[in-house]
Amino acid sequence: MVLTTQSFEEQLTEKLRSLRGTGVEEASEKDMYYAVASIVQEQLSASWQDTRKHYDKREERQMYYISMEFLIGRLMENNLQNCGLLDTCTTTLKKLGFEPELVYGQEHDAGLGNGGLGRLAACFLDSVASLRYAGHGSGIRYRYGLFEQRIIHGNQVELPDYWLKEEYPWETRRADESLTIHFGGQVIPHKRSDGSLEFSYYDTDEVQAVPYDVPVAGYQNDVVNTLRLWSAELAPENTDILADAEGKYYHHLDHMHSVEQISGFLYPDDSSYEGKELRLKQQYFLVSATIQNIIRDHKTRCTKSLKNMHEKTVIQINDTHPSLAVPELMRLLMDEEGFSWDDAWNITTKTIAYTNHTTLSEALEKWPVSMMENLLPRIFMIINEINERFCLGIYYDKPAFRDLIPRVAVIADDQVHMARLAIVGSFSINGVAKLHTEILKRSEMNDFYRIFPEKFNNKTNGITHRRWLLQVNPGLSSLITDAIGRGWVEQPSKLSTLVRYSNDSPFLDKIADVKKENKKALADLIRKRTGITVNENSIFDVQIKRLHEYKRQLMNIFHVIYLYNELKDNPMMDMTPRTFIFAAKAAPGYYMAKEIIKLIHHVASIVNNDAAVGDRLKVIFLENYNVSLAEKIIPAAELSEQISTASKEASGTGNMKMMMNGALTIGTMDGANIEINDFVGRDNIFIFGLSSEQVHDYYANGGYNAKDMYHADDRIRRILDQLYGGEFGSQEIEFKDIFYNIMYNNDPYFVLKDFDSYIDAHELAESRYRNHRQWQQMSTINIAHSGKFSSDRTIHEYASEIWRLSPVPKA
Ligand code: 26W
Repeated sequence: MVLTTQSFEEQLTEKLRSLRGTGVEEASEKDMYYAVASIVQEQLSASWQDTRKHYDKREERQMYYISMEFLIGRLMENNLQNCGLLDTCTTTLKKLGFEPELVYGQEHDAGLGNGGLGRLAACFLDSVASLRYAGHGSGIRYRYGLFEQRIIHGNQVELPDYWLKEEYPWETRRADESLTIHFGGQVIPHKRSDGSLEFSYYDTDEVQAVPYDVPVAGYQNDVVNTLRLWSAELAPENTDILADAEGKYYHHLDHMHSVEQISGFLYPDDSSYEGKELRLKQQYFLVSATIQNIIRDHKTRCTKSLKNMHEKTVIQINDTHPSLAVPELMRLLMDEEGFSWDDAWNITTKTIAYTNHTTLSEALEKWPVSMMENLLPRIFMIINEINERFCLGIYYDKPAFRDLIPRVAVIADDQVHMARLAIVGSFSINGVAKLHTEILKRSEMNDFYRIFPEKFNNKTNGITHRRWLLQVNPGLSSLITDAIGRGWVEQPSKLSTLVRYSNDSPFLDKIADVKKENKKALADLIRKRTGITVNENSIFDVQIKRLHEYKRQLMNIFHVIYLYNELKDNPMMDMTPRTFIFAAKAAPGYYMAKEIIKLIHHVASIVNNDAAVGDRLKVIFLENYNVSLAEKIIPAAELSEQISTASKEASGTGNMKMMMNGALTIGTMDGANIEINDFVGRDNIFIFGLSSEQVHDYYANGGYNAKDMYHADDRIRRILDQLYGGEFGSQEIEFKDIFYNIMYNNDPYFVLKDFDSYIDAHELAESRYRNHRQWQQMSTINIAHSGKFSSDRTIHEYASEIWRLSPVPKA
């Protein structure tokens, strides 16, 4: 149903009255927000129901994307846009005297993810629905999302993110579809009359998984899929006894508390693994609820029998976090549905596919056998058997690989290796960029690649251009549409026709004007949040991502220090002014990352307050990086810092977002940077540093000595001496640990080794920037090739090569 501006306004008035008890004149922005959300949710509801019915009627094959993280950010503008109401709503709000941005800004970000992996899941859901695929997300409804970051005297302080403080208008609780999850207890085997074994469970702790559904609307296509988020609650039967004697009462309150903890908070660790029992509980909770739900769905949508489950269902697991899906599906098929091991294994390994997102060894999940055994006794038995059968299978059927067994066993040195479980139990294993997949095949997972070469494939990541271009950068979007028509919105590959405009002066001028506007808006935000006025004609040089040593924010701030030193030595130096913009959260327990945040702040306070520098150099750290902040920074970015130690960044997705908004990349040959380079060509990107092979070679054979760099390069020595001497700290605050890590840990991320070529790349970038026309040309070429990095392309590949899904025809 299309709403006219007039009927939209009428509905708004009615919603304000009925929901908020207020009229337009007295309404606050919050009132307006809820009124608009309610209209949108109603619009979506009808299509939501129709979509479900349509899938049921066609017995459609469904994809379920299981992920511990969905970093969705705000949904208001996204949902308005996808139901074709964004312009109507924006116009109406303005007419009624409201600032639309402030109204939409009332929504608290749903920060149910750490970074790349969680945001990727959110982009994927958008593309799946927009391309008319029958696919859904399944995750956890954490009561607290990723912590809020405050910076106090340069130190990161974490505050809880209670995002559900006010009603979340997009979710619907479906208590009637709750499921029971069992933890702990005893497993007792019984012999059936045919001699086979049956297992029953005793004394388990029961937890209710209550689903909350969030609609996932496709772009103006009437498809509404579902993101189902599970909340842990005490089963209602178990809460009745609360009324007992006082002692028991408190006991039960404690119990309730510990049950609710399961969906209490998101673990704030990115790329590092800790064997915490509560996290294992979360993983099993998510997996068991999802698989039970899938089985129930199958029975209502298709047949009572699960024999053909793998024809009607495919499950994609987002990293190893949900890899208990393998034993859980086995358990349900055998213990609840009566399948034999072989039949259950056949179905399971034809249903589950696994995506790997990192090769960092510190991120590999391994659970202690004792923990798994106590918490999930039946699941552990099944993993044991999977392991035994897998190892025996190699021993007898693939004797050539016998010597690999100790390295591929799912259970080894008293630990369950989750990546190995995921590989053995799934039919597809994919990396997230070409280089990443090659590294998996050639080194990290080479043993498995030799055993199962056919399972491995690449799916280079992508981002939804509907949010990351159309929605966040309306100026650039209409400029593109004016030039090449609207086709790119449905088919982002059409952006490539923009290449024709890379010599069109009026177009290039407009590209420059749009960037200028966006920079102005960001400068305003910076002024509001930090009190610092930046030079709007400076180069906006942006590094926004989780803080991690391999991402080398340290190298970036070293470069700032280098420029500062140059300016101090030569105050008349001719340089293009620069504004360095950082935003990053550090994992709360990651000491070195927090030191780097502190260093950035201390360098900033010196550089920003040095009158001799003026507005030629500014360092801005924007606190509490999240999706909404990214949406404001990215359209204004000119230089995109993608400077990881080669081989360490699986793909990166911020690189794609900034490219799509016309920023040029300064980066290493790592992750998807390599593919960006392939498309735009060497002349339209600033590449520097060691290759992944060189990095690999140094790790394997040595030959790099950080101290040599210190002695050989005056610029480097000066910076390190300044650090050691406390020049960027005060008496108490020094950065000696950063110094030691580089000098005595031999600079594990090759910051010094790549520094010289990094400076060169920056100098080249600066000289290109001075030639405005050339810069705008390069920028246009980047935008033109960014269509390849739309998650629509990625999802088409997943759908045809892994999921075997076709777009569902309209009803
Ligand atoms: C168990 C602790 C833990 C938590 C998160 C281990 C590993 C992770 C993730 C795999 C980290 C992550 O987000 N990886 C990023 O995934 C993105 C999407 O594929 C890639 O673009 C990034 O390069 C990769 O770092």
